[in-house]
Parts: sequence; C-alpha cells; structure tokens
Amino acid sequence: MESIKPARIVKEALERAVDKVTDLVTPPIPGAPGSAPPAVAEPTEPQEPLPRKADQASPDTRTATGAETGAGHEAREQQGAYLTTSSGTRLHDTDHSLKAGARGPTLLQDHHLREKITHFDHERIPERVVHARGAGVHGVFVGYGTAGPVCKSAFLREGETTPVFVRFSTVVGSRGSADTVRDTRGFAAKFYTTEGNFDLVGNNIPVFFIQDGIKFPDIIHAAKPHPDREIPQAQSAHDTFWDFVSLHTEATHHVLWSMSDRAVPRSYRMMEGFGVHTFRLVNVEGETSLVKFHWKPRLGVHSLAWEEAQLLSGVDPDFHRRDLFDAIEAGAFPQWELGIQVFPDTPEQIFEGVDLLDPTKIVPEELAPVQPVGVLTLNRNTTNYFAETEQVAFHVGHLVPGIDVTDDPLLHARLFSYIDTQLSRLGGPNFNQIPVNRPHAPVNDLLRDGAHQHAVHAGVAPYKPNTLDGGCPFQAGADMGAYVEVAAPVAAAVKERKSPASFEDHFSQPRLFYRSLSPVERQHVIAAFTFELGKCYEKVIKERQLQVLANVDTELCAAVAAGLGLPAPGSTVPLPEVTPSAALSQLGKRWPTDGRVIGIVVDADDDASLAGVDTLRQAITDAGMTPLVIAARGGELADGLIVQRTFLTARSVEFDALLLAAAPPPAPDAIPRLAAVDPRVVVMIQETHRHAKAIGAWSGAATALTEAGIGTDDIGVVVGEDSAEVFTEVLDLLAGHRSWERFAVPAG
Ligand code: HDE
Repeated sequence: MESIKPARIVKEALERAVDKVTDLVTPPIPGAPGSAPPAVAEPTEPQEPLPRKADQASPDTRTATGAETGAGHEAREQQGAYLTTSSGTRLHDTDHSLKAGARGPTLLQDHHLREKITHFDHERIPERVVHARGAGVHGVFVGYGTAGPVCKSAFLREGETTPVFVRFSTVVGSRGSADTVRDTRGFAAKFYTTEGNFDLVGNNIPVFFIQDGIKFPDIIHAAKPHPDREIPQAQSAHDTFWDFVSLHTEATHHVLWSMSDRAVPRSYRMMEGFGVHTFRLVNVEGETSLVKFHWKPRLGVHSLAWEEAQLLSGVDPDFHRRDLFDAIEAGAFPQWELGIQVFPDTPEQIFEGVDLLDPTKIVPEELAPVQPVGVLTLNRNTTNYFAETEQVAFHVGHLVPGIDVTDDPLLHARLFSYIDTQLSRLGGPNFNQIPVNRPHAPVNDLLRDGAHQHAVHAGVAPYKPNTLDGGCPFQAGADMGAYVEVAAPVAAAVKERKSPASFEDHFSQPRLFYRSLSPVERQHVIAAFTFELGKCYEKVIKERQLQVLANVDTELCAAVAAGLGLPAPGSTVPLPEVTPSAALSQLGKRWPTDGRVIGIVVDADDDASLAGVDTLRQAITDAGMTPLVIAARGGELADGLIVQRTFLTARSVEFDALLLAAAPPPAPDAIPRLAAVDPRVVVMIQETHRHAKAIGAWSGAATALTEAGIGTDDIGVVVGEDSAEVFTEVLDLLAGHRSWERFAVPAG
C-alpha cells in the first residue's frame, strides 16, 4: 500500500475532521514548553491561566455517563488567577509552613501544609505491569465503507468520523525506561464510536510469545529484570529471558521478530500495527467472517540501527515520544490505514494450513491481502500526560456490534486481565468514568457506587426488571444496536488442560520470516542474536538457544554460533521449504519523508558558509521536515540564523540526514583540538555514515568528510557546489530511508 487514496467522500470527511482543529501556528522548531514565551522575572500582576498550546487536545467534555456537556476543555482545567486549596479557598502563602515563631516547631493545625503534602504523597499510581512506558495522542478515524460486506460496525461506514486516542508503548521496561530499547511496541487504539468504545489493543509484531494466556506471567517474569538485583532494565539480553524462550519454543517466531529491525523502530509513526488474534466480524445480514487487523503506516516501516538505538538510550531516552509530539506539533500528522485480512468462518478455523486460533502464526499477505477499511490520522498531542496517557484504560472486551472474539486461548485470558488490572492501577471499578475513558455513547449500565464515583445516578431502581423507574433501562435488540454475541457452536469436548496438535509447529513460520528478509535485514537479526546471547552468563543457555536456531535456519545458527565462539549444532527437525513473503521485508521501497529531522553543520565564525543556510532551512521546512542548525556555540549567527544544537549538545542519532555547510575548526571547548575539524563533528559524520544515513556537503565542507575518513563519492554521500542541489539529492535518498548498499552484505 504505497499511498492512501480514500474515496472523495472519505477524503472530505477527513479534511473536515482534521480541519476542525487545524489552526496550528507552527513554531519554526517544535518543542517549546508553553503557549506564550515566559517573562524574565516572575509575573506579579494576577492573570488567568494561559491557554493550552495549539497542538494539544484533551478528552471531550462528556459527563461520566457519556452525555455531551457543551462545555469547552477549559471547564476541566484549573480556574481563576489565584492560588487556592483544593476546596477553593484563596491562599496567601504557599512558601512557608505555619510555625510557632520563625525558628519554632511546625504546627499540626497547618491544614494547607497537610493537604499539600498528603496529595503529593499520593501522586503516583501503580505503573502498568507491562507496557508501563508509553506515549498517547489524539486523532480521528474515517471509515472507507469498504468493510460493509463483512462488518456492520458504524465507525467503519463510509465517511463516518470517529475520535480516537492511541497509546504506543514498550512492553518490558518501567515507566521511566528508555524509548529505544529492543522490545515489542504496543499499539493500542480507543475508538469513541457512537455504539460504544471499541479498543483495538495490538502490537507492532503480528505474533506473540505464547499460545495460551496462562503462560503470560511466565514470559513476563522471564523478560523483566532479575528479581535478586533488579537488572537489567528494559532488556531481553539476559539469562532469564533466554532461559525461558529456549525452553518454551512456541516463543521462537516472536523472538525472531524481536531480534529483527522491527524491535527498534525509527519512530512510532513508522510502525505497522497488528491485532494479533483472529477476530470474528458480523455483517448486517448476520454473516460472519474471521479477520486479522493490520495498521499500515503511510510513512512506511523504518528502524534504527542497533548502535543508534543504544546511543539514543543515553542521548535522548525520550526519543520516540519527542518524535511523535514534535511531528504533530509541526503539523506532520502521522497516518495509518486500518486493514483486514479476511478468511471464511469455517468450522475448523484454519486458512491455507494456518491455524487461525494460534497467535504465534501469521497468514502471509500474499495468501490473504490486507484490505483497507479506513484511515487514522493522529493530529493532537495530549494536554496532561497523567490524566490522559497514564489513566487511559484499554480492554480487549471493549467491543462494538459487528466485532466479536474467537476462541484464541490467549485472547480469552486477556478478556479477563484488562479489567482486573485497572482495579489496582486506577483504584476501583469506575475507571471508565475517567475523562479519557468516557464513552461518547449514552451509558445506562446499572453499575453503582464504588470508589471515585463521578456520576450522580437518579432513580431508585438500579436493578432489572423494575417498575419503579418506569422499567428503564430497557434491553435492545440487534436491530436497535445491541451487542449480540455470535452464536458460534462449541464442539462437544472433554474438560482438559491441552492445546490442539496444530499448535505444535514452532519452527516453520520463524523460518518463513527469516527467509523473507533481505540480506542486510538478516545480518541485523544475526547481530541481534549474537549481542543478546553474548550478554548471557550461562553457556548452557546459549547452547540451548543455538539448538532452537538450528531448527529455524542453518546459516542463521552457524553465524550466531561463530559470533559466540561455540559450535553450531545440527537441526533436530526437518527444515521445510518456505515461500518467502515480500510483505515481511521493510526495505526496497520509497516513502514520504514527513517529520524527518535534518542536521545542518555550520561554521559560526565563517559568514560566507552561512550564506544560503536560511533559505535551505525554509526549503526543509517546506518539505515537511525539521531542520536543526548545529554550530560551535548557541545563539544567533549572521543574518539572524538561530542555532538549535551546539557541537556539545548534538549527536548524529538525532538526525535522519546530515548536511555540511562547512568544515568547522575545533571549537574552544573541543578536546582534543589537534585536527582541522572539530572532533565532535568528525564523530557525527562517521556515525551518520556507519548508520547508512544520507550525508550532503557543499563548498569547502567536503574536507570534513575527508577528515572523517569518508570518500566523497561513497554511496549515499552527495557533494556539490550548490546547497539546494545537494539537498534535492539528499531528499531523494531519504525517501529510500537508508543507503544500506553502502556496505556490501553477502546475499543469503
Ligand atoms: Fe496485554 N496487558 N496482555 N497484550 N497489552 C496489558 O493492561 C495481558 C497481550 C497490550 O497502552 C495490561 O491496562 C495478558 C497481547 C498492549 O495501556 C494487562 C496477556 C497483546 C497493552 C495485560 C496479554 C497485548 C497491554 C497492563 C496474555 C498484543 C498496553 C496494563 C493473555 C495483541 C495498553 C493494562 C496501554 C497491557 C495483560 C497479551 C497488547 C496486565 C494477561 C497478545 C498494547 O492487563
């Protein structure tokens, strides 16, 4: 799917939906903290709270029972110009406790002190046990109407516009862990549909480690830090993880994806998403189909180089968050098409030999194409991280008419887990009344009371049947929008703890995945296994995992074994012939470059080298990307050119391409100062080159390349006289993401 081509009506709906909130006054560089520039001194003249920033939105001001309030978002924000207690009494001093004399003891009667500290003491809630680290944003979904033949859900109808909240996440790390660790990414979407909320709680990897939910605590305990020392944080490169997955070989397919480039995305904006399980759709005639959900990013699927990911964990642990928020702030709204693979709902629930109830299996797209059913546009950042991203509660059981579950045993455990976890995380059963979770459909649920009850329910008969409340609420029929479970037959069976025999093939699909990758992608998988197993202490665990790899692919096993300095075992199962699936490789196409970041190195003291840089910055901005000027010192240079990064604060990993307007000499803070070019610029060029990213240079700047030991005619390196011409060629290289051809990789 190269580009999104919605029908006219869908396009207009999308424009309307996005326009409604598109009055962005985009600052030249995203990331300014407030909606107005701060004064130098603390203001003393009382004024109302500042408005939120143009790129921000917050949940609709619905009541706890789903009604529109008509109030603006300000109704929920802090009010008035004066500091108050939480009960609205104005305060005159929040800097000093009430004491018996300036040097005396603090008094217990200081209710302001006690309220302030008590509230502070309870500011944290338990972080998610998995997917603790995340970033959430608002968006809109517009249906194409193409799902009609298989699904009756209102939000998929042609031109139907539905507000959405999306939270991306890593799985293993704590809430404060780094964004760019090697891990699966969560891709959870909450659609506030007219028929109730629909949550599609997926990942960026289409398969899972386990086939049965009862194993979830085991895989997560194995992946989390060791219980004795609580290290390593947010890593799978340790003994307990590899101990478990080498024994529990149904994890092998997911492990192959985790060791591939998919586990180090360049951006949340550049990830595919998958519902993983097979779902059952129902159309208006009541006919059913089995489907798998896919999110296809308009920007393509792109990854970081592993070394970049590691450097970023230190240089910018918030890299993926920042990238998402900055892109939205700059108006580069990321888009995905929602698509479905459709399979006939046959009694055996097997398609082309693939058991559709086995979440460790994919159906190759060549066998069942992904059919687009709508488009998601993420166009607003959150206003308050805790209120929205931390408190959002997804649940695979949040379904709407037209979408039902199958008997995937992983999905069934999830149907229990997601409500249960919110009870301890969000402190009680009323979590759907938190603003970000409130449905946009009317709620009349007969659920009452409980901690943090926000509704003020009327009437006297919260039970059914009743006459005292006039019989309300009434049960609807399917023709009145009720959710009616599909009457799917359950085969006569014995009660047993057992998986079907079709779940036993653990190796053929990992082999399919590996053999579908391009040579350079395979090289990355080999390096990832070698890195991760190289971090294990126990030799027996490495040997056991090598045996698993031998059962996937002989070359993969041999290469990893060589890196570990261990013998490569032979396979213990027959290695099947597989037909590679081109859809599994991320490389070889061209994509839009929206929201990419370009570093421009200038010489602050050479005015001639600055000429034309401002025009170049504008050209980059006009192309939907972000230019960052890098110089020896901050501030303003000749012609008003503002520096965004200095040699001290810049690192190559922040940029998708590097442009050299100059070969700057060592700055006063450089160590050592022996060479002709600043050593940090040299490192920046060398890293950019090693990570296969585009480099452009003009005028005398090419000498910096030579200084860095890089040939001016190398692949993906553009040297010219004119900055505009160089930029045009670099832009072309960026559309192909990276210049991996720079480094010859033997064909596999
Ligand atoms: Fe989750 N998962 N999960 N999971 N999951 C949670 O729910 C769980 C699984 C996924 O941004 C938790 O609210 C069990 C598969 C995402 O808030 C928890 C099993 C897939 C998110 C939970 C699975 C996912 C979660 C933690 C095995 C991909 C983040 C906090 C039966 C299809 C949602 C929470 C967000 C979060 C349980 C397996 C995706 C504990 C028991 C498979 C994206 O309820």
